[in-house]
Amino acid sequence: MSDLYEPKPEHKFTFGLWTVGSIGKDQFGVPVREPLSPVDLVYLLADVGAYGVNFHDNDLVPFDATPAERDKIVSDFKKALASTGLKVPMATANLFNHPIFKDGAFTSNDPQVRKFALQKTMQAIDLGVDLGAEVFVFWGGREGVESDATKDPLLGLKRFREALNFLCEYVIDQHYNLKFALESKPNEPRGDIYLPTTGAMLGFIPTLDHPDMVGVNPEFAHEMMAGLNFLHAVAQAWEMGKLFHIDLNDQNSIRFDQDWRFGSFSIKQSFFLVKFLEDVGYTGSRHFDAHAFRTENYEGVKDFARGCMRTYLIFKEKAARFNQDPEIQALLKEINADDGAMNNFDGIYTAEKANMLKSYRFDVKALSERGMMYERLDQLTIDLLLGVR
Ligand code: GCO
Ligand code: MN
Ligand code: MN
Repeated sequence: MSDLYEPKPEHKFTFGLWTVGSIGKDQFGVPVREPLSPVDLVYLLADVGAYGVNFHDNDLVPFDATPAERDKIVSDFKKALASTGLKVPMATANLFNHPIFKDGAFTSNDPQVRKFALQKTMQAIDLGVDLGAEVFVFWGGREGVESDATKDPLLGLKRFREALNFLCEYVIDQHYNLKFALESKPNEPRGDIYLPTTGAMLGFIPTLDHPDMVGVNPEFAHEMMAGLNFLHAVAQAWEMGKLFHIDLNDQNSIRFDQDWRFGSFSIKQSFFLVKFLEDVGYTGSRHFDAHAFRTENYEGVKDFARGCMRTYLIFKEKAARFNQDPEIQALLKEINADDGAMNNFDGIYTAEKANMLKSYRFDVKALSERGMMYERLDQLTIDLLLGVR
């Protein structure tokens, strides 16, 4: 039984260098953990059983590293990957930390900053592809404003679009096998960030020159910060063929970005998310974009990382049980029962169907009085999740 909860490569569990490598700094406090090198972090992730490691350019190569330093760091990192077997499925660029990005990167009001961001991103793409990445994430943490007096939102969208169009052409020109995944967040660190939800990103993608190369990287906590249902955002992305990556973590409702261990707070929502990913056959990375509590040392960081994967696998097993549970399935069948009486109205529109439907007499009273049994179904779900079923 317990083996069911052991992470294996086929589960595609990945972590960012910045996640297990977080030193526990926050707005009010200094770091609580000594930094570990990227190589140490690869070994830590291998130790807990992860499949892969993702990074921002500067998690691996410091912003001001010389070319020689860069080469040494990359070569040491590659050795660690080779000896542990860890993969690099995703890479990204840090376009938010350095003061040059204080007004954003692609949407900065300064044309030089915008071009610097493109230069830095092309270099980050080269680095990611060199290490095997096939997905490149764009999280525009500073692409926004504190005050709309400072930036025209139409210009913000236009600049962001132009940058992505340029970078798609760059990828095509280099013959890279790389897709882009856009990650939204409503706020933090900016007062408001452009394209604040996954739905907004999905609406923006068709306006690009190469929409086929661009999908989304929805993050659990970010949709929660906007008070939204994460599963619904993921389902829409999936239906559109745009779920290129996913950031799993947790969050207590509408607050700052808490980045908690996956499944540690929102048990029911996380369960239905895992059930969805497993039911539809999502094959991408299950990436944990989360941080250990600031109270932890590196043993605690390992507990955190193991916990993310373990909880995912517990939910996966519970999802299989949900799908096989006779009482739950019978209820679902009954709830969705269809006696075929409406079949004549199905399918494409015809004037005849419309006329027939307009004159059909529904038993409104009976339909209104029908109990849906959702309380029973939901309680069965709770029983299952709480382990008494
Ligand atoms: C955040 C974001 C980031 C991004 C990361 C990769 O709120 O800090 O979620 O962790 O996911 O920068 O693009
Ligand atoms: Mn986040
Ligand atoms: Mn994220």
